[in-house]
Amino acid sequence: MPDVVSLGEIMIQLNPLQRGPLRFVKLFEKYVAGTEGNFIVGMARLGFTTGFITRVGNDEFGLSIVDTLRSEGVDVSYVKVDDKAPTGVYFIQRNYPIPGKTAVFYYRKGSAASKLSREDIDVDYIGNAKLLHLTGITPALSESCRETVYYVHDIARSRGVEVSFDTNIRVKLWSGDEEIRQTLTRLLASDYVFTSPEDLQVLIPNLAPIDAASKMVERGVKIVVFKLGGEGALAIRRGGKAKKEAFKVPIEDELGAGDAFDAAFMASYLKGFSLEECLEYANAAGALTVTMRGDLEPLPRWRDLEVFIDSQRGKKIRLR
Ligand code: KDG
Repeated sequence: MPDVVSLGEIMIQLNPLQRGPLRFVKLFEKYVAGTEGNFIVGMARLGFTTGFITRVGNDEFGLSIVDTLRSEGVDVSYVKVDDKAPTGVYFIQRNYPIPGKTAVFYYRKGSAASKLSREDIDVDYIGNAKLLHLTGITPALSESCRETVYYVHDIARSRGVEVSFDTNIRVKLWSGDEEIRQTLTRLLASDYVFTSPEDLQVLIPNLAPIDAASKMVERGVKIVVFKLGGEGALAIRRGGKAKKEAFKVPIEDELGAGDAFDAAFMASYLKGFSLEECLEYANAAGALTVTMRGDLEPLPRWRDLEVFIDSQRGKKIRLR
């Protein structure tokens, strides 16, 4: 059984070759992507045994998702192929109307993954893992997805499986802040929480994000990690914190960077690295991801992370 397990929706991403408004775009590249799937492939590339739980449509896109996971060595025993619902799709728009930022347009309502339910869960598959990774995206997809996320969270907590949770608020998936708070607050009771000051402000509006994080740590969260985009990242745990500056790289497509960050952080942490080292590797993985289109393709192996960090520190590296 895999050590690291996650659950959620993996979609087909249509990523334009041009920057700017989609109405003028002629050519798109096709990628496989989705937040929890990005994380799990990130962990697989960093040497962990991984498994993913989802549903895909019985269509060409669904096949492409299963093939991709399999080719990365992710266990797909719990990926179900659904004859009645299609694989979800989303389009991205790069660099417009905010330069350097990526906008998303979803076509995922009623998708196969949105039909995920408790019946798709094998209690022992979760219970025998070392880490379960969840995000705030899947609970937004449908009532049954929400229940399923709560269910696996409860299984992990009761079986002593550590849980990492990324708040990952995508406002397009919610009706408003109240719904986000009502749904996601209970998932903050996890071992590792990845978030941003903006997300935490939505979830805990009566406290400054840094105070909210300290409270979470007092209440049992082992580490709260703030992802600060171009400013790097800050990790807070009982009795200490660490901050690391971001690496400066040219931005092609920022999507997927947060998931690459989470995977490199957790992989480093599970390998016993210091908080500073975890942040350094995580920042490096995030930076590498924004330099390319596609969410999975840029996910690094350890060697890539080492070379990237060395080069950023000014070390001369011969690539040929
Ligand atoms: O983190 C990147 C994801 O947001 C992107 O791949 C799409 O999973 C996605 C989503 O639901 O927005």
